[in-house]
Parts: sequence; structure tokens; C-alpha cells
Amino acid sequence: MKNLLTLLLFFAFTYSSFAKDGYELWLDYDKVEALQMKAQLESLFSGFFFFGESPTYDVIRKELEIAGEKMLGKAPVFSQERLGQTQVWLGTREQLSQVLGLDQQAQILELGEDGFWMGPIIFQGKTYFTIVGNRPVGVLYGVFNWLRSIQTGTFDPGTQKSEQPKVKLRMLNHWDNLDRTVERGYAGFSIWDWHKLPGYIDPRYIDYARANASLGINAVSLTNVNANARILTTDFMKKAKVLADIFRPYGIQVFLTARFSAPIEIGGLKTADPLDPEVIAFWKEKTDELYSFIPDFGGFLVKANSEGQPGPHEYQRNHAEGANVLADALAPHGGVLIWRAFVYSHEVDQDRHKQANLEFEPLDGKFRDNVIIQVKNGAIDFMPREPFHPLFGAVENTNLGIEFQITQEYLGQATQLVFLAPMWEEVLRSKTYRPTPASTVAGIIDGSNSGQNLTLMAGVSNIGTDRNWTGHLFGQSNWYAFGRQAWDHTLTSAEIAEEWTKMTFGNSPEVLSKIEEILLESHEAAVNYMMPLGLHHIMGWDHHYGPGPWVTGGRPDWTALYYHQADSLGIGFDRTSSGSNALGQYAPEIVHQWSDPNQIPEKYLLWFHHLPWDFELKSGKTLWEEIGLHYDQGVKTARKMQETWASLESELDPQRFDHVRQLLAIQVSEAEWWRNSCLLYFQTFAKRPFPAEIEQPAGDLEYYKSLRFPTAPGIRPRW
Ligand code: BDP
Repeated sequence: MKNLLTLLLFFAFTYSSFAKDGYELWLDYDKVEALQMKAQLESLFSGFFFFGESPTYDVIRKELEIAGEKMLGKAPVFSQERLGQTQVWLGTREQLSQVLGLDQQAQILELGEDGFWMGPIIFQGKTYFTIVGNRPVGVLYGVFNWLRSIQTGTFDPGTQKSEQPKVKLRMLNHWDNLDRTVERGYAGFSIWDWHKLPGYIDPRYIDYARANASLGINAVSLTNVNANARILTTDFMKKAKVLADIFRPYGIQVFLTARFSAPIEIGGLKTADPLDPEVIAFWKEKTDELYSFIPDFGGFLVKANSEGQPGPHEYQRNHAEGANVLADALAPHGGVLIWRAFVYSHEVDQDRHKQANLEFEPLDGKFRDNVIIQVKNGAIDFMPREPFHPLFGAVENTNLGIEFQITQEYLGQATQLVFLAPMWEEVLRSKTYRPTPASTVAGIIDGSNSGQNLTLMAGVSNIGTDRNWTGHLFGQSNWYAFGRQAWDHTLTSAEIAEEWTKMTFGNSPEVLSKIEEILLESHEAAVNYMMPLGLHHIMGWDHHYGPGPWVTGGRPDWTALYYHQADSLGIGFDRTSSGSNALGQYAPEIVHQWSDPNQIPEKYLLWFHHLPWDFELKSGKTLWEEIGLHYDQGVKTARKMQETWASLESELDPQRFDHVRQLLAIQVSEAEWWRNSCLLYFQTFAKRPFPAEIEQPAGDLEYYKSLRFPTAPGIRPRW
């Protein structure tokens, strides 16, 4: 009996040490097989020299240990005694300058706060592969970059390179509640175990920090934007401090969400009026207390006067008056106040699309310097595709950051493979024509077009307690892509897809080309089978899972009808000057082009125009026919993705292969469900046959409408 148990345990251990369950993310460090590269690396790993000491160097050593064991089967050698006998040098520019001559240093270009340089340095006749930053964290980023180049087969010890991030705050926003539920989370519960903190440190906290640092993510907001004031009590500050201490050596700053009514809820005041002296004192005391626990605390993230959250409007104050009181409390400590532009109310008699600009444009120049307005990529709400938000380019004296949603609330949640990099790339490269004719969204948020110094790219996290972190294994590609684009928005989706695939599945050319194809087609496929040609907000009510173009009742701006406006004459939201004129919030160049339904890119057609069912598109087909063709094309691409994946069975490990295989089958049936139910529903208005060349939508509309999903994950908690 005992022997049997030992045997079972042996197998369990052997299996689990080989099984690929996705926990390691892109940091699995495949064994290096190529002989020449192996010899080269063995030599480099035989002697690391650190110039000086820092907690960040300790985490670099740990990472090199993990990488050395996995890639070469050996522990790296760290030698602090004989500099001349080492191979790899690591240190800050200042530390190295004590050894190197001026001309050597000249090679090391301007690195900024977080940048790095790496390459060969010749010292007393011997060459050392060297990684330098202005600060230890720059060295850490350099080391991760170096390890990535080894994993992706691009490392060349003879060449030098240097990089620095384009954006200052590269940030994850967790929408995690204190009870560990996650708003719009599809990967289990929150990884923050507030109940066991501060006493218990889950090893995941460290792996989380490693993963973020490997991408250059340097800020995290731990809590839901629909905030709970309790996070600002002393007990919770002590808990948050533990996380901040863990993250610090990885270069990650902690932010918290602040509930605007906290002065009432935890401060015992009668008001949260931002101009009230007691309220001002409350925020100052709370902030000072936070800094006593977390000296490098990043700042607050605030959602105010949006979707029922409290805010300055309750006291007839505007957003600047609300934001500035918190900003003033943070300023002496160097903290940043991030205030969201996602504001809208059904009580305002305006197209929801327009509300953020209506509120924020008049406040241009009124926010403190340490305030940054965090703007969603589009004006509605993380739809499968949105034109860029018109606030980008509409203000000149306000710091603007961008917010993307990594968690796939409207993009298939955790049952679908949708690679989001192409969507983000499309937004970032959009031309705003303001403040200068050549301006782009990227140029505004990185400061190059806007001139702002405080810059931010935020992504709503898709991370949870699921073993593979993101629910769907391919959700990892979106965490990865977000981090890489926040570091360098000039990277293309294809480059990012290639990196991630190699780091996750290895370097086989067949695996690479097939997975890359799946990744790069997936977003357009999802747009097609969910909301093509500029349709938006037609998903299921509340949980947002699956189609719901028939959703009506309650707040009009939460119904689908408000957005698609289908009737017997046609479909789409007229946002031109004959309609809500939300289009008028963009630069004249855009207004000019997009006002014309024959000139606007067709992907945005129904976002801005209400058009007859027989309106002719560029293909010569009618709008009704093209809607059908797009839905059908989406389903076809999803099926193709499924087939391509199936053809990889012999190339991949069984565990990850099967996980994705099962989910792709669900994705195909969900794509069919979207197509069938949306087309059947729109047909009740269009009263036309489906185009002959598409698979005829099957099923009964009443059946689709009757479907309920009471256990759908990620539902917004009721307050
Ligand atoms: C919407 C989500 C909601 C969030 C809100 C936000 O459905 O759960 O609270 O965004 O960004 O998309 O505040």
C-alpha cells in the first residue's frame, strides 16, 4: 500500500513537472538546444558581475537562476570577487562609470528613467556583455529583454541596443473587490487575498510581479474603480503595504481606487464636498497616512459621477474641483491622481457618446499638473471596435492617458480567443489631426504631439486565480501585448504575436506561422460575428455575455435599441450634424470625411450613420446583404481558426492543446449563435431574405431571446 502511494506520488510529481498548465506564462524558458548558442550561453552564465547591490539585483539573480536551470540545466555563477574573470556585467551607468573611461560610456546613449543599454564592452582587452540602466530597474528591464531575445532566437552578443519606454506609467487596473470577486473577471477570483494579508504572502504575488516586470509594467491599481472606501482604512493600508513591498524591487508602484464619498463613509463627515475644509483635511490625512506605510505610493484612481458612483456633481462641483482636492493631497509626496473620463448619465439629455467631451473640454487647463485624465479608447465602452475617443486632441492643457480593456468583457470573455493587439494598434495609430495636423492618439498619450510630461497607458486586467491566470490560455497574449505596447507602441501586432508565440509555444516555424495566423485574424473575426460595420452595444444585458440586440427596458442608454436604432427604413446611429452630432467633436478633417456615408471607413459606418437597408456599399452590395456577409464571414474565420488549431495536435503538448481545442469549439458555437440571432432579429425590420451566398441562419429568434445565463461570470455586484 505504502509502495503504491509512493509510486502514485512519483507519477503525479513527474507528470506535473512536465505538464504545461500555463502557470509559467511566457517565462517558461525553453531548453536551449542549438549547440553553438548553448555553448555561448554557458559561457555567459558562468560569470555574472553586479556593480553594487540593490533589492532589484536580488530579483535579477533569482530570475537568472530560474532561466539558467531551465534553459541550460545549470545554476548561473555570480562572482563578486574577480571582475576580470566574469562574462556579464550588470549595473547602473553611474556604477559602471567608476570603472569605465569616458569614451566607453559615450556608447551608452541617453537612457531615461527606465531605459537600458546592452552590448559588448571592452575593458583591458577583454569583452564583457553588459547591461546598463540609469537605475537598477532599467537593468532589470534589460535582463528581461535579453532573456526574451534568447527565447525568441534573436540574441546576438556582438551587437548593442538600447530602449526606453515611450510612456511613463504603464499600468494595470484591477477591477478586484475586497471580497475577491472581480468585476468583469473571467479567470476566477481576485489574486489579492485581503483576508489573509498582511500575514500570508501568496507566492503568486511574486510571480505576478515578475510577469509584469518582464514587460515593463510599472504601476498597478489593486482595486475596483467601483470602489469600496474601506481600502483607505488603516487595516487595509497595512495589507496594501505588504503588496507594495513585494512589488518595489520589480519596479512596480501601487495605486488604489478612492471612493469619492469616503469622507462620509469612513471619515464620519456629513459631506464629501471637495471644497469643504474638513473634506480637504480628510484627504490630506488619509494620503499622509498611506505614505507612512507606502513611501512610494503611486496615487489614486477615481471613477466619479459615472454609473451611480459618487462624485463632485452631488455638490454642484465640477470634475476639476473634485480631482484637485485629491491631487493636492498627493502632490507633496509626488503622487499622481488619475481621474477617469468615463462619465455619463442617463439623466443628461445627450448622446452618451458626447458626454465626456461636454464635461472635460470646458475644464481644459483647470486640473493640477499631477492629474491625468484616463480616457477609454473609445467614447462608448470597450466595444469590439470603436473609433478613437474624441477627447484625444480636443484639449491642449490637460494630461490625457488611455485606458484599454484587457479583460474581454465585450470580446468573448474567457471562452473566446481574441488577440487584442490589432485593435489597440488601430486606436493608437489613429490620426486625430489635433493639436497638430500629424497628431495621432499615440502621439498625444506619449507626449510627443501633446507636449505632456505625465503619460499613462492603462489596461483593465484579465488576471485571476485560475491556474493559467487568464482563464483562456490565449488571454495571456493580451496581458503580454498590453505590456509590450505600453512600453513601445510602435511595435506591430504581428511582432508582438511572434514574440508571444515563441515564448509560449517554442520556436517551431510551423507552430509559429499557424498560431500567428490565428492570433492576427481573431479580432476581425470577432468584430464580424458580433458587431460588424460599426454596430455596437448589442450584447446581452448586464452580464454582457452573448448577443442581445433585442435588449430594451430600463435606462435607455443601457439598451441595445438606443445604439442600433433599427427600424423598417434602416439601421445605425445618426451621429452626424443631422443627428446627435457627436461627430462634430472630432477634428474638421475627420468630420468632413466621416460625415459622408460613402467616404467614412465602412468599419465605422453604422456608428455614425443611420442608413436604408438598400444603401449600396463599396462592394456594390446592399447594406442588408453586407451585414449578412460580415456575420457569416466571422463564423467562417472562427471555424478556420479551429481547424488550424486542430492541425497542430502533434506539435503541441496535450494539456494546452486540449484546453484551447475545447474552447475553440465553444467559440465557433458562440459565433454561430451571434450570427443567427442578430440576423434573425434584424430581419424582422429589414424584411428581406438573407443573401444567398451565406449559410442560412438557423433557429428560432424567440428561443435565442429566451436564453438566460444566471451563472455567467464577472457580473457587476449589486451595491
Ligand atoms: C463597463 C463595465 C462596468 C464598469 C465600467 C467602468 O460594464 O462593469 O464598471 O465599464 O469602466 O464597461 O467603470
